Amino acid sequence: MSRILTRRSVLRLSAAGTGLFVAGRYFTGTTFAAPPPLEQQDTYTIGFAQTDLNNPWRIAESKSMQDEAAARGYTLVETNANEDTAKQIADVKSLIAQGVDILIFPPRESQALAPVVMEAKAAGIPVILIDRDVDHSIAAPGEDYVTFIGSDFIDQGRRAAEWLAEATGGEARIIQLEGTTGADPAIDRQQGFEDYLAGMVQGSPTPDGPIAGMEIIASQTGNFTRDQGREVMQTLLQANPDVTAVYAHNDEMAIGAIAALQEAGRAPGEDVTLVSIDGSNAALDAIVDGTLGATVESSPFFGPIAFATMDQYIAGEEIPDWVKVEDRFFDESNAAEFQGTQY
Ligand code: GYE
Repeated sequence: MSRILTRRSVLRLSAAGTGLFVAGRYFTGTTFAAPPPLEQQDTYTIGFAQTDLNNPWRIAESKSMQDEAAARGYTLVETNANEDTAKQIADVKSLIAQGVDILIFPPRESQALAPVVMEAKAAGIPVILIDRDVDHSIAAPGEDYVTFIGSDFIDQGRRAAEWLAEATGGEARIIQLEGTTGADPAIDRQQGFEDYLAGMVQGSPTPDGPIAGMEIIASQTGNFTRDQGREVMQTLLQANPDVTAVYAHNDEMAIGAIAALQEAGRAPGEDVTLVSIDGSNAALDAIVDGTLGATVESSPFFGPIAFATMDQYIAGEEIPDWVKVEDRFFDESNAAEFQGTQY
């Protein structure tokens, strides 16, 4: 059969009970232009391969998935890769071997995890990616996996840059603390920020052009963690005492950087302006204290939207390749109002 099956026709065939898809695991070796279908069942077993549980964001995300699974009476099989990409690959392989009905997970690194998304497809298990995406040149949404549910990380970087330009009057010597190397949000948050400084937004020139007075004087990964954010900031601060701003790819690293600055006798919020991403309770507290300037929201509460998207997929509805999560923005104008409401 040379005709390429669309997802709809696969679902229709499946629903018609042709017998072809009954076990749902017969596809190995065959390339379909759609992710494997998921049939209507009384309950589901969901494989959830978490990257780590070492910060409030990850803990909130796992809890959101657990709560939603429990509310529906579904079984959530969880793994924890403990910040180790090789472990997450092994975890996903093991969930595939266990024959879960569907995989819903955040790929720690966008290229490294793409092959196991293809393995899941070959095994007849649909995949929904949440919070981080894979490299589309290796695995494509709508074809190899159902969809990516998450934020526009490039735009988050743009928003952080725009706020910082405003707050510093376009004059800043910036240290950038990058997220995990190879992680989709780290790549895109860097790009969105750097593009804005270079006078570009989503491929088009900004009205004001490049911002000559804003320069990234050092940029290094802090691996999205508070401890490494602090350690990297200590080192970079020694080599770059003339720093006047910090852009951290997440709140945890910004909180670490604030500690490093204070230890070095600097006054974060006064002589160094900080901006980050996530919108955690600790970040809102820091904004109210005056040490952090602003944070772009990046929500960890994926449970309800992930399971609702799974419902739509089971029902055979068309799912966009990207289910975009809209993010708020927190600064001194509204942080107090939201204190304690996050995670
Ligand atoms: O910003 C960060 C976490 O993948 C969007 O990962 C997520 C990021 C989030 O460790 O705090």
